[in-house]
Amino acid sequence: MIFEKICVIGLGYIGLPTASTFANHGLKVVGVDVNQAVVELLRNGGLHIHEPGLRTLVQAAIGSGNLVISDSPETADAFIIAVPTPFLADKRADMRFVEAAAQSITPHLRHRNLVVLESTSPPRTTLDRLVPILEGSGLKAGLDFHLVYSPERVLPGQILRELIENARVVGGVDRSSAEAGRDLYSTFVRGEIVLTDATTAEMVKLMENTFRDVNIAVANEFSRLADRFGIDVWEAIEIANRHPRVEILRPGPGVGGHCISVDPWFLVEAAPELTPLIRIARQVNDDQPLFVVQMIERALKEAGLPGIPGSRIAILGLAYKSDVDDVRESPAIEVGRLLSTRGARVNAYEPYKRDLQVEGLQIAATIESAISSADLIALLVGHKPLVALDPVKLVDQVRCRLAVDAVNGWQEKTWKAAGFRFYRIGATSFEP
Ligand code: SAJ
Repeated sequence: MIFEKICVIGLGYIGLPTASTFANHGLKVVGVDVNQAVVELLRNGGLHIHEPGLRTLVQAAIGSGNLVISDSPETADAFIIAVPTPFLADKRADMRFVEAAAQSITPHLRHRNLVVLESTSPPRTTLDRLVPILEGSGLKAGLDFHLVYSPERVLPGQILRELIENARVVGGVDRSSAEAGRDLYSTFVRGEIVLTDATTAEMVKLMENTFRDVNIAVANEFSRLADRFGIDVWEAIEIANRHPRVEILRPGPGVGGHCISVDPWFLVEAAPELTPLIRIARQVNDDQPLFVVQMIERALKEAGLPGIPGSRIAILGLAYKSDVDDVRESPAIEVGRLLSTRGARVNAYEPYKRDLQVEGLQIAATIESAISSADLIALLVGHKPLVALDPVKLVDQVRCRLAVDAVNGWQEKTWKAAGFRFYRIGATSFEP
């Protein structure tokens, strides 16, 4: 099938790179967002998200005339829905954006069009939620128009490369839909394009992120056990990973971001009685910020300080993972909040987002102001500039020489040589 014009609904972390990549490969693309501020910003050459290389890609797409930004869809050969699926307070998927996007397409749907859902969604969303909305057009899915689910699997920080190189799964409501989806993505995808049915494709996406979440949860539990038994979890993991069939992930302050900390809930919601392991793994990872707070408390007490209330704590890094500026569901922010509600004076520093505002946290513009007179410095994200900090240069600015490393980013020897008492997650035997 040949595609000349497509409409991409949702211009966020996935939709904008996807729309721009199609445009840069010669398709006419209408990029649609319901947020008028985003539409205006993009039309005026601005960018609302940070991703390496994205600015150049978007500018090239708009500059070529192939990408136009709009606040509503129009007739096209294909429609791609790439809107967020956050979760509600009770952890159920919030499908309102997906449903509104599908509604907005319906009046423009024509015979032989292709509709693609990319947003991560609970199993059977394409069949049970999308089909009824789109068939409101009077056309039948599979018979009159093609419909596929094709999840995005790119890693934030490497989106532009992975968009092109990763294998892509395309799940159709019927075979000819899947083939139409393959024809569309083969415009730029160099990885393998694997065809399946829509519900399998939905499950593939959820299984990938759930697998990672459960594996990080076990690493986090290992870090707690290591503290209990007085061993260094990092050494133990390194040795265990030499086994040909073992690959333990990294413990840390918890699991954040808008994907891995969210997607497993879609499976729990869909079948609670079948998912006790997935639910518990989520809870283990959600509890990990508290484990870090307990480490901080014990470190303060071992230094003869009263504990968290009244202490001055510098937390370094607020993003959900290393070297990105995205703070959604960030465990580092949760650590800061927990410390703050327990009465600490928290000074936070995020090198990639200095204008950030977080309730209850004092945000420092520089590393110096963050650590000035601190009782304890905690490394919560392994950002390159934070890992590279030289403790010798910091030592005179703090009130008490206490360092907690929640990500295994700092060299223990260097920090101890500079005069710090040093604590690392999963490698700390506290005094009884
Ligand atoms: N983390 C650990 N230990 C580890 C690995 C990660 O604590 O060993 C933490 C990170 O610090 C972060 C969280 O887990 O807080 C998630 O980070 P991540 O790098 O594992 O994944 P995301 O959320 O940035 O991207 C994931 C990817 N999924 C998989 O690797 C299976 C990506 O390919 C997906 O496209 C993306 O979710 C998505 O959009 O669903």
